[in-house]
Amino acid sequence: TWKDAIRGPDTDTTSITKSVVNHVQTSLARQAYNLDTSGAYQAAALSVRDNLILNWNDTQLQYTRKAPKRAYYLSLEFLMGRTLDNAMLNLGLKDNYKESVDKLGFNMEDLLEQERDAALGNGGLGRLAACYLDSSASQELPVWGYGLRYRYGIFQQLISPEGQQLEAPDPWLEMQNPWELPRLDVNYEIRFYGQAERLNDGTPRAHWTGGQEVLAVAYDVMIPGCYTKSTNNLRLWESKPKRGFDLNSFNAGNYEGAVGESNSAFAITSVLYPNDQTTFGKELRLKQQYFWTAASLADMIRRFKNLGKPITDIPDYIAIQLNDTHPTLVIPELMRILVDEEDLDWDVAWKITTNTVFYTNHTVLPEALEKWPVPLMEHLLPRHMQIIFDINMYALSHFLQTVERKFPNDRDRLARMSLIEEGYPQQVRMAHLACIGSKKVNGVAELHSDLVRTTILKDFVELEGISKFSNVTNGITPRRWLDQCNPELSALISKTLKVDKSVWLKDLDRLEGLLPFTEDAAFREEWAAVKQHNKERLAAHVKATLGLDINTHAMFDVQIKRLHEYKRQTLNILGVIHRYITLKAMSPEERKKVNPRVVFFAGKAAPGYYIAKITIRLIVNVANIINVDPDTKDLLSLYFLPDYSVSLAEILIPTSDISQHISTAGTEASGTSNMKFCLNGGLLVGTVDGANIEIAESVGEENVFFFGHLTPAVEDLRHEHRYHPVPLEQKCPALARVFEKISSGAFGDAGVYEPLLATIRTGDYYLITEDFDSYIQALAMVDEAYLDRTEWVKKSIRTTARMGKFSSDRCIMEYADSYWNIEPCPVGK
Ligand code: DL6
Repeated sequence: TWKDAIRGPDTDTTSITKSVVNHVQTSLARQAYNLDTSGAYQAAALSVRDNLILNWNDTQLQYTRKAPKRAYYLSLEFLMGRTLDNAMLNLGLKDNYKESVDKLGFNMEDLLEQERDAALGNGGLGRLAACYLDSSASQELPVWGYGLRYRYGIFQQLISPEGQQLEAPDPWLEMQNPWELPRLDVNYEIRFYGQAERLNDGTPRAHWTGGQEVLAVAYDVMIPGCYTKSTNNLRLWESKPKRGFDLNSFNAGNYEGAVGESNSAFAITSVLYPNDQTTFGKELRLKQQYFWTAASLADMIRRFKNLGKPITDIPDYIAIQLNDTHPTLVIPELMRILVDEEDLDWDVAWKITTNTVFYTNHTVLPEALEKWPVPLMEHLLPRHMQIIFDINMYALSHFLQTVERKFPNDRDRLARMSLIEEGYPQQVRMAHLACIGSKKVNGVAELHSDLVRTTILKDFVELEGISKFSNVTNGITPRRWLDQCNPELSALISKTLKVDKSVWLKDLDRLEGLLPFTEDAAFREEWAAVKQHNKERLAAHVKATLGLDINTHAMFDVQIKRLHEYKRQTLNILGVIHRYITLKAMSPEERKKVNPRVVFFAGKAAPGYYIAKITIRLIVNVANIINVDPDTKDLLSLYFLPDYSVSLAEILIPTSDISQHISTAGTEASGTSNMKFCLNGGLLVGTVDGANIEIAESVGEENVFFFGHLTPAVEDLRHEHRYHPVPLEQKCPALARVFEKISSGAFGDAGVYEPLLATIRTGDYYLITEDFDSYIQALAMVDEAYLDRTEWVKKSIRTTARMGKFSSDRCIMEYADSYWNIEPCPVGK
């Protein structure tokens, strides 16, 4: 069975207890009799890690022996969350460890709480990368991740009593991190600045010399597959100075100068940039990008060269997936290696590159499309800037000649397509570079991929043909996002389907087997009881961490994601105020008919994102008022849970009756928390955007609450707002009343919120006024539907049952088959 295959010989409870105690005494150098919970966590983690290491070794050996084509997933963010629970579950050893830990006088739940999240990401993009690693290993595919080992992950969010977001560093490595293996022997020298001199010998070669050299050192994180021995690798790079410090300056008494350069080397991987969906234009960020892509590529090429194959075979052995444009420098870097170091012809090098690299786009928001000033690039990466100009000349001119033939005298088109945007300064358009340097390009949901093809990369589609541009709708791993976060539901599903979870967790379409049970009253009761327990689990957590009491007999309504105007948390909080006003105006008799609702928000705002921060402030201050209003507090309450993280999501998601995914149509590329909620039987309230559309297609539109304008209307509406504004009172009287309430000072100093309200009154780029009425109607339909609890539970079951498509296993197989052309390489076969 899979159990025998993946477990070592010493995985019975007695051996596990021995191994944990052994780690207490040796690895931690502590005594078992006075161990605290944190020590117990460390020892259990080290013991679980032993299992991972054995499987990891076997897997890597198999890859070396079989030499399959491998895929490398390059992501500047991996939002892994905690590891212990996931590793035990994937190994099928959780029950054994629980028993051992019990024997040692500890509680597994307490141990799990000791682990700090590995929060090396901002949001959806980084979490997607983590899900894809889980699925790659679970599907036994030879895939490695490459990223950066930030010493500080995403900041910790504190909320002041007035609702201000405060940021504190996240020193997640402060405690020992049992999940990484330092590989000090795996290191590469990475150059910055210096001079690039073309050889001018009739070849496109150049010499890049001088400047600063820093060291990239590897740290490996083991990624266990689910119920398989396959354990893949996530290699994270840390920056270090090449030499300790400058001894001459030190001897001359210039102590600061002596360590200046080494500090600048350490700085590269110090902090994750906390911005989401915006570009930075900062030298350090560009340094991070090059440092990481250069180290990763050097590592891949070294591994490839060990195979002894001709360099032109690279595309047969390596596929490189760019997670957004952040790793695009891999394209000029590969060209540099092939042309300058391997002495290949430009065209041969270009062919290799464009057959090796694949690009996923994750946004069409203009502010998120990366551009780098040419002078900065010239200064930091002089050789790469030359290569980018050359690509523009050779590759594009080749293209552009075709364009010229196809669209004669269309100068605008040439300017639109160039890798260089004219202006002061000129800028490199990374999405264009990623596009022309890749074999295939994809978006992350059907609608989004259509938008990529018809807006930002339209000209490239017209030139290169539609077949290069396709779609892979995102997915989520059901291991973390059902089995781990909702163990009771997982157990109920296995019991009902009479199928072991080792089967359905890897074949999620099996959930359809739940459909006939919608008619089974006893099953529905169990289904509802699981939801209820999950609400109580969250309430206990909130009580323990924030000291607040939550009404667990209310409908739970959740919106958790990064704070962003396009995600429209504003619409939600304005809706809550509208509900509050409505409740206040009701008679006590009328109120008796109202079903209580608890609204949860969680999410971080980028530290410099003023409007997003005001939104948090408004949410917190509305909560401060309505949660104590004796007229309404039993019917409506509101919580902003601070410091949103993967771990918090794991407790929140299984509680939802509804969750909100309410972006302006055409702005949310996919969304993935929508999938997590639906998989856990929460119904979706949303706009016709991103993956909401495909979720509705799968679960049935009658089981979702859609509202709002559609994508094709958005541009015209924006135009109307800009050129023919209509006063709010006329356009949307219900919203005008909400604004009046805020401006009356009902939620504290009205002046504080004015900049936020002004963005809606004037311009309303995200179309709050256009969608408000239909949003309120959708929520009314939710209330109505919730009255019939039997039907509601049926909807919930149907939703879960039809979410099979959204397993990240499906996505990763699509990438493997249609993009990377790689095959499973199981251990021992
Ligand atoms: O594809 C993962 C995730 C999507 O689910 C979200 O809809 C999308 O907003 C997000 N995109 C980004 C873009 N970031 N940059 N740069 O995070 O990707």
